[in-house]
Amino acid sequence: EYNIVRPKGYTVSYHATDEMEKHHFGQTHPMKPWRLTLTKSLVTSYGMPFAMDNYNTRHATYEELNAFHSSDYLDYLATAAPEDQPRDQDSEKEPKFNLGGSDCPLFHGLYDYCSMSAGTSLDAARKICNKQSDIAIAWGGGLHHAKKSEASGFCYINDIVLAILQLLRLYPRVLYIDIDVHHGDGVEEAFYSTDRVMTVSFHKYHPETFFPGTGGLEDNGPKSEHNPGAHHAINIPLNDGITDEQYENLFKTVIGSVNERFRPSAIALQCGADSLAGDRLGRFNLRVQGHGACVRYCKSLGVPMILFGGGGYTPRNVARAWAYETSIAIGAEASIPSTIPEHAPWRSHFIHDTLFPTLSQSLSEPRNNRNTEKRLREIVAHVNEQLRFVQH
Ligand code: V1S
Ligand code: CA
Ligand code: ZN
Repeated sequence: EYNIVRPKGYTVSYHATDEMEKHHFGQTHPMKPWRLTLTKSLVTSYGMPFAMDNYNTRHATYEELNAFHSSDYLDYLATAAPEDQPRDQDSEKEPKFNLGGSDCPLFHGLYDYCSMSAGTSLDAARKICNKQSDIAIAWGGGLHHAKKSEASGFCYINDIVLAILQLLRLYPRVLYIDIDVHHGDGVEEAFYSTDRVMTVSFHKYHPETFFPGTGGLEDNGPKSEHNPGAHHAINIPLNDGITDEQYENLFKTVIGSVNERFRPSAIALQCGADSLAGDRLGRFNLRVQGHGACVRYCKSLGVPMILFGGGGYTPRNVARAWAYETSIAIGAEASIPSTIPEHAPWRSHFIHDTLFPTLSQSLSEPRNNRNTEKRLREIVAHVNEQLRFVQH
């Protein structure tokens, strides 16, 4: 009805499962898996599934998770029960592998949830490797903080690392880009010592007060020039309140230069939606359009790409951004009306009936922009200096 048609000349695949969305981290926890249900229902109410190949995700196997994570960690993750949660009363119980604290609680079905998230991203990577998709979408993935043997920041299994490992079997160089408001530390660390993956994270940076506290401008990989990973980690540390205009300029400038020097053969883009204005944990002033502009720019580079989810703690805005970005992937942005369809389930959840709320609709108090043009120029200059060492 909205004239959504299959894109000509390329294929987009959408990887999801209703099963993942049923899990709960706990009443007060900001991570709400049902934001994926909201996203899927918005995508569907616009008729976008007609333009994509839609896959119901399977669980990733233990062996697949073991490609990055240690057996010790996976064994504990598979067997730990919510009852094992260390409580204040019995302080003898230290959290093992950082599991069971308030950030990474043990909940019923945790292992299923993790293996499904990894399953969506692995399926996406395989479709890219088989050349059956040009853009593969895995909104249930994007859990960028998980380490080899440790959970961190709501992330237990690093599905992005697993997907990139798949891409590396076929593609010589993979560019990882992360627009979540938090630093993509787990992915950066996993590929710190290789020149086959360049990681670029844009994030709010404040070592003492903002999670995870890493990702300073000067952190560009191993300091030794003999290490192939030197200069292959790029960090864009930002302050509160950055606007669409500044972010989009910065993104295009940085990623444009990175693309020229690194010449990626595939792109992995983490689209964490906590960088949007009005996010419960985020601090930026991005609108859905500004966030989506990053996806559009990456698509224009013309290499195969995976879109991952990630953070995003105001579910109605997460759904808006990821539905809009799905429309960009299939080239239907101009065909979908900005008013949320009358028949969309959960329509009342959106409060304002538009895909593109204004800043004042998203925030009761506007957040001051603490990013000066001078500082942004310094950041660009530093990135270009790093890139002089990179030539593929
Ligand atoms: N910011 C933040 C924040 N909020 C919480 C939290 C709040 C309520 C709960 F019931 C449970 C947790 N934790 C944090 C951060 C972790 C942010 C993770 C972001 C993940 C991602 O979007 O990048 C990708 C999916 N944790 C902390 O700040 C650590 C603490 C230092 C302070 C908060 N307490 C609860 C834990 C320790
Ligand atoms: Ca980031
Ligand atoms: Zn985040």
